[in-house]
Amino acid sequence: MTSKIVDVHTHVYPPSYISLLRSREKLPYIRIFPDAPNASRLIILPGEDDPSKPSTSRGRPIGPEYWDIKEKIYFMDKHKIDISVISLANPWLDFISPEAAAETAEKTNDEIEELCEKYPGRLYAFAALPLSASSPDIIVKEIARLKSLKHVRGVILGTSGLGKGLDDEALVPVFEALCENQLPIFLHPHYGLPSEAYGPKAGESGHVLPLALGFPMETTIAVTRMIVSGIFDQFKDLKVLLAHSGGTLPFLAGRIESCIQHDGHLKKAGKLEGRRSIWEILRSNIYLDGVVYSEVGIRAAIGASGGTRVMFGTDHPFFPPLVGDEKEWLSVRTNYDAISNAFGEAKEEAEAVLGRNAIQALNLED
Ligand code: 5CU
Repeated sequence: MTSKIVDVHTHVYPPSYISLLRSREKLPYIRIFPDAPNASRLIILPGEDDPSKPSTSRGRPIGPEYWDIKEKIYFMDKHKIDISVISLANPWLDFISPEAAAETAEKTNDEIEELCEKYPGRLYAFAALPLSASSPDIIVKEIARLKSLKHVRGVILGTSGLGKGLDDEALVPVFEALCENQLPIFLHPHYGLPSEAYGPKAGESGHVLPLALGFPMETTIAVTRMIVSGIFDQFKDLKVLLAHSGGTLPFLAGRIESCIQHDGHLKKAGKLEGRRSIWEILRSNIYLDGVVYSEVGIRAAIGASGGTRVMFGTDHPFFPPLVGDEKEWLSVRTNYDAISNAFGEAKEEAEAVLGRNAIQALNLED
């Protein structure tokens, strides 16, 4: 089998979603500020629309690489990526009104499917769910409908669930439907940590604290809540691909497991019996992307979940080079180097992480 490179962490805002962001006045939105009239800016993260900041430090510049699928293919070709599993970027459909949720999800997912159809064999997708809908039945209905979209291989989900996180009992029918339809979750952060965690000088370090620390901690907390609440014992077939190599999960897994084993409250409640350990869950329910930018991180991911459960990603179109027109994106090169340095001469194992694992887990070559 020729070895292919697959990017499982690569985003798009389809044109209708971009129009929606342009039509909005509050987060999330796209805006041209009067003091920087030549560039649109994408304002999505909590707190990044602070009017006391100059417009050029609010959000990030946005161009066709965020919505034009030709730009995705250009990026893939430039970085030798054969297949991309595209997903709507954050904050997905979390902010849509309950009344509009079902229709917006259908429209967005159909549009993403059409983008995939334009490039046979090169694009697959994680669909978005109408999580703000008035009832989980609406979400379950969209999950069932996804079967009709040939390129959909899972769903992308933030950490908020229906508003109370992913350990909410109200999500049971959603997890059931995902298992039934064999659709893995791509779990991705957006909300970060409360702004106080970054301190009063946070503004002086741009996006570094929320992206480098807030995002990974958010993912770690979300998946740990799922583990502690027994979701993976209830849904043994539930598969979750964690963004950014699981945040800090590979490093903290031992500590989390030990805290569970020593918790008197869990013991008294009978919750320590019959549970699977975090290590079993990491090796049967969890996949980790390789968007971790270091050999140390890749080794930790493989140590935690095993060499067949880690998958290359880029986070395109985020983290573009700061100086224009670089031949290759530094963020992508760093992730490629992390994999090749982690594996050294073990080419087969490196190839698995670069593509084979995703092809097999997400059934990309049928
Ligand atoms: O740069 C950023 O803010 C982001 C983001 O919002 N989402 C993402 O996936 N990567 C980077």
